[in-house]
This record gives sequence, C-alpha cells and structure tokens, in this order.
Amino acid sequence: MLSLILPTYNEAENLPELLPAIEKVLKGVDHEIIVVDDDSPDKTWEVAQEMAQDQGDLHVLRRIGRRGLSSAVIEGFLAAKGDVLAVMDADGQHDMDILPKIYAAVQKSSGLAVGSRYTKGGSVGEWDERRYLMSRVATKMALALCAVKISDPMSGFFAIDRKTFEEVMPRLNPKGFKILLDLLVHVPEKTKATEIPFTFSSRIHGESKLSAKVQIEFLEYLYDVSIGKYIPLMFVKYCLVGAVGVVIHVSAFLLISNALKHGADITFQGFSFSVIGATEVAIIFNFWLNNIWTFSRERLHGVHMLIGFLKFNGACLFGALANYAVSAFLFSNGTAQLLAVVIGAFTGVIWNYTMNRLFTWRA
Ligand SMILES: Nc1nc2c(ncn2[C@@H]2O[C@H](COP(=O)(O)OP(=O)(O)OP(=O)(O)O)[C@@H](O)[C@H]2O)c(=O)[nH]1
Ligand SMILES: [Mg+2]
Repeated sequence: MLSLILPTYNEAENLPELLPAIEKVLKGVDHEIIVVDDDSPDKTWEVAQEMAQDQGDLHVLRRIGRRGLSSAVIEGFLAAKGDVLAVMDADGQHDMDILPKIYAAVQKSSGLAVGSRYTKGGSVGEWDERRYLMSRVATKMALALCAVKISDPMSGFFAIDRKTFEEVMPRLNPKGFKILLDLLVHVPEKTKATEIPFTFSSRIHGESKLSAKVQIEFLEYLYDVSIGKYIPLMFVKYCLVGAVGVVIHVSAFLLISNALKHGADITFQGFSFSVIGATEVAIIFNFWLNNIWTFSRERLHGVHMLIGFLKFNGACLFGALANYAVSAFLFSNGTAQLLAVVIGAFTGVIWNYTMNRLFTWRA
C-alpha cells in the first residue's frame, strides 16, 4: 500500500484541485492520502476534513501550535499504514503523473525513489537565475554531508520504504524544511536511491513558505549534522553573544567612568562602581540576546524571564569565581600568566553555558 503525505500550510485553494487529480493518477493503486496541516490560518484543515467526509482514503492530521515541514512529514509517515511512504507538495509544483513510477521503484528495490529536477530529463522549470544559483550552491553544500549521493537531495518529492524509514527515524533531525536531505544524511550508505526526472511547475495558488528564516535553518541544519555533532550550535551562539557582550562591557565602563570622573582622575570607588555597573549592563545585554537568539526555542517570558534573569546572574557570578579559581591555581603552579588567564576564562565560559543550559533555559 502507498501512503502519500501532503504537508500543507495555507493551501486551502489548492486542495480542491489537487486531491481529485491525485485520485485519478492513483486509480487502481492501493493507497491512502494524509494531509498534515499546521493549523493554517486559511483553514486548509477544514477544507481537507470536509473532503475527507466523502473520500474514505483521505485522512487529516491537524497540528496545533507547531510549525515545520520536516516534522510535519515525519508525523505523517508515523501515522501512515502503507509499506511505501511518499511525500509531495500540495501546491501543484510536483508532477503527480510520476507517482506510480516512484511507488513502483520503491516496491522493486526498497530504499528511496526521488522525483528529481536535476537528473537527465528533469528541470526546474521557470526559476529565475538567482533562485537557480541558490539551489545549486545549497545542493553542492548538502551533498558533501549525504551518505547516499543523488543529483537532487533537496527535492520535496520522494518515497521511502517503511523499513528503511523506521530504521533511520531515531537519528533524524526534524528542524527545517529538507526532510529528504536529512534521510540521505542518515540512511546507511548501501541504501538504494532511484531518481525519476520531472519538471518543476509553478504554484497553482498561494505563496511560497521558503522564507529567509527557512534558509537560515538550512545552514543551521548543515552545521548540526557536521561540526555540531562535536560543538553544539547553541554553544557557538552563546560565545558570539559573549564576544559582543565584551564590547558592550567596555563601552559601558567608559561611559560610566567618564561620568564619575573629577577632572582627569577617578577615585578607587568610582572605578569599582564603573566596573560593577558595566558588568551588570553586559549581563543584562547577554541575557536579553541569549533569550531571544541562542535559546530562542526555550525563550522565557514574563515572570519566568525575571526568575531566569536571576539564575543567569547567579551562573555568571559562579562562572567568574570558577574563572578566578582556575587561573589562580594554574598561575600558582607555574603556568605562564597569559595561558592561565585564557584557560580560566574558558572554564568560566563553559561553566556559564552549562549552568544556564541546565537551569536557566532548560531543554
Ligand atoms: N505542515 C506544514 N506544511 C508546510 C510548512 N511549510 C511549508 N509547508 C508545505 O510544504 C510544501 C512546500 O512548501 P513551499 O512553500 O511550496 O516550498 P517550496 O516548494 O520549496 O518553494 P516554492 O517553489 O517557492 O513554492 C507546501 O505544500 C507547503 O504548504 C509547515 O511549516 N508545515
Ligand atoms: Mg512549493
């Protein structure tokens, strides 16, 4: 049996055209269709539910409070009954006439069968130069990470056999837009992948969801499955925020100390106050940027943000103590001054990050 997943977000206008056409193409093929909708504002789910009333093989999964193409497809696959699991865009861009071929290819040799724009006979249709170039560069970058290499790893039109999917499922990274790429990165190298050419059409109705955010998520995905296995992306972001924080710290120090100066000199108390004040300004800045960027998935609001801010201050204070303790210990044991300071600073950063990840922005 073929289970066809149609992920949708604002495709209410397209479904009434698309679904009857798919039924025609799949006439005689044992199949089910699962629309996975992320609670679209245009009520795609309602249109699909109405159509499902008189179409027994059509099912609707409406996800509330969730967004994401990859995770929608994975959930569709998990709810499916078929031994072959397929996915196709719900905007008419994928040539549904090749669905039976895709299905047959997986039935014949298991693994994957991909509707391909870049294999011989396929085409991207009417893309402008810029989109074509972006797609080619992204494809080249992605290919370097794939265990199984094909000409169009970024296609959203493919099928996989249930056994291969279930085997690879626990390793998938549902972030982002490119579920096929994620499968190609994680399947065993010997997995067979067949490419079937098609020409990419224009959308029937509606707008593309391929936003700048989706493109950044793609780069984050590439990082996650390569260097990110050893150094988490969140840690890198945390360090970047920290680096900007240092600039803020120095600037705040200069501002405050200038204001406290008497003539050309500053008193010891004035200096101390400037350092403490600048430190707190940097802490506030770091907390704010980490909250909206580094830990955006665990972002804190309202009273939780206030509690989180206090925890962040605590973690930073202990981080500073850890930094001091390690530097002082190394220095007193004969380590060169600068090396002791650098290792101490690193200890402080790793301490800060770990504590804040564990207690302030819990996963
Ligand atoms: N469930 C769900 N579906 C989504 C989401 N984002 C996109 N989709 C659907 O996934 C399919 C592909 O999205 P598109 O916006 O067409 O992306 P694209 O085909 O790569 O880009 P275009 O060529 O510009 O259309 C469409 O059927 C969308 O409705 C999402 O967050 N959740
Ligand atoms: Mg599309």
